[in-house]
Amino acid sequence: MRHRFWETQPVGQFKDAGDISLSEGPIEPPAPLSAVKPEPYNLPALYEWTTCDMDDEQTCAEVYSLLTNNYVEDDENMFRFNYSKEFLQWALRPPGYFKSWHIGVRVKASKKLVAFITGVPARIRVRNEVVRMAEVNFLCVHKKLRSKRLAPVMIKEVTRRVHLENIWQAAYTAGVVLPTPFTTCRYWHRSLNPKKLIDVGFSRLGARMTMSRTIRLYKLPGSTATPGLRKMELRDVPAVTRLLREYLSQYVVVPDLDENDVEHWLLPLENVVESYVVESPETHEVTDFFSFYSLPSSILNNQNHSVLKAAYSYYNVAKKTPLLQLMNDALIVAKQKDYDVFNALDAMHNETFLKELKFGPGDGQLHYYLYNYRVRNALRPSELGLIEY
Ligand code: NHW
Ligand code: MG
Repeated sequence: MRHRFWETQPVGQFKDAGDISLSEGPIEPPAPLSAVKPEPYNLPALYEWTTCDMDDEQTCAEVYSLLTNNYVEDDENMFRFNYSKEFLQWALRPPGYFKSWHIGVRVKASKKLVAFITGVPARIRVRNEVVRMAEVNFLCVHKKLRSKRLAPVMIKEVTRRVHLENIWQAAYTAGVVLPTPFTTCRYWHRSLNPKKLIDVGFSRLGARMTMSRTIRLYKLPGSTATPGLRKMELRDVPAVTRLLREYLSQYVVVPDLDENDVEHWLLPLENVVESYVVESPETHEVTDFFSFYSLPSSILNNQNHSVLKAAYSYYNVAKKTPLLQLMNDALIVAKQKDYDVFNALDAMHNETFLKELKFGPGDGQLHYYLYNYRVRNALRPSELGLIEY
């Protein structure tokens, strides 16, 4: 398949797969800042660029509504991601974020917001190298403006603004295959509310299963099993950072997180991110933690239900508590908070609990990409320690 745009970009090209003469690392060297184009790329005449101030309630509401109506759907168009405004503000304002990387396109005449793309800064470690990157996400073009080659202009514009901050690499994920994924993960789903999931067409009743047997199969204990399990608090940030850094050190591609990052990404935020630590009842040491983020989907075309509440496994570290027990407690907490389904990728050591805890494989794949950085051999999902949303 030809990729008229991607063939022109510094990314791994399909034709180079398996070429052992190409070394790992940047594909192009950084340019002097004076060589970065100072003015924005041209848009078709009816449209104009806008920088979206996510602190501003009205702008945030416009972004929310663009994404709620036009962002990612499943293959059968039954569900569409419904990131909340609070989630978007959390995702787009991490430590050191640049407002200029929150890019919109408006119709000049009406000022209606019709397209969006974002970057946030991150330090990503690839094997032994820690690289400053942009994490690019929320690329969205209004349904009525699709297939007009607007996406390549948006990608070039975010690239230009990232270059202006002297950053030359990026990380992103997508459900579509582009040149060239450095790893591909699969989503697994654990039913928490099987009746609703079946009613809305998210899952099907298994062969020779009745609804009541299915409900019994997925039933969870009313309370968690691990002594000392509690919600993460601000005072846990140093211990969680230490646990997480040590745990992630075994993987090939991971975020390089300091205490500021952990405070932002993991401290509980109602309906956005939930984190629980295990504090040893004897030593009061934090020995383990789990976390998940909240990403509901709109249910399209169903009489009885309009929102699917989904929890997504984020970062989990089981140092003392068995991972299986820790993750079963995560399921119990999610069920108590009324989530319908708990999703997890087969990244990190997740394979070791997925089947056992009754997750089933989904049909969704998530491909991981780096911009201007070649990874020599594609990774197995179990070598990946980077979770995006
Ligand atoms: S993935 C979610 C992407 N969004 C959606 O799926 C929402 C629903 N779809 C849409 O809004 C997470 C449109 O279909 C979009 C494409 C806007 C997706 N990534 O305008 P045209 C992210 O946000 C290529 C990258 O005609 P369209 C990650 C496509 O292959 N490229 O299409 C974002 C083709 O190029 P090719 C994608 O349907 C990462 C060209 O776009 C893509 O009207 C971005 C067609 O453009 C995707 N998901 O709009 C890259 N989908 O070469 C960041 C399509 O094949 C790179 N395309 O001809 C790093 C930048 C920073 C570097 C800093 C150093
Ligand atoms: Mg287009």
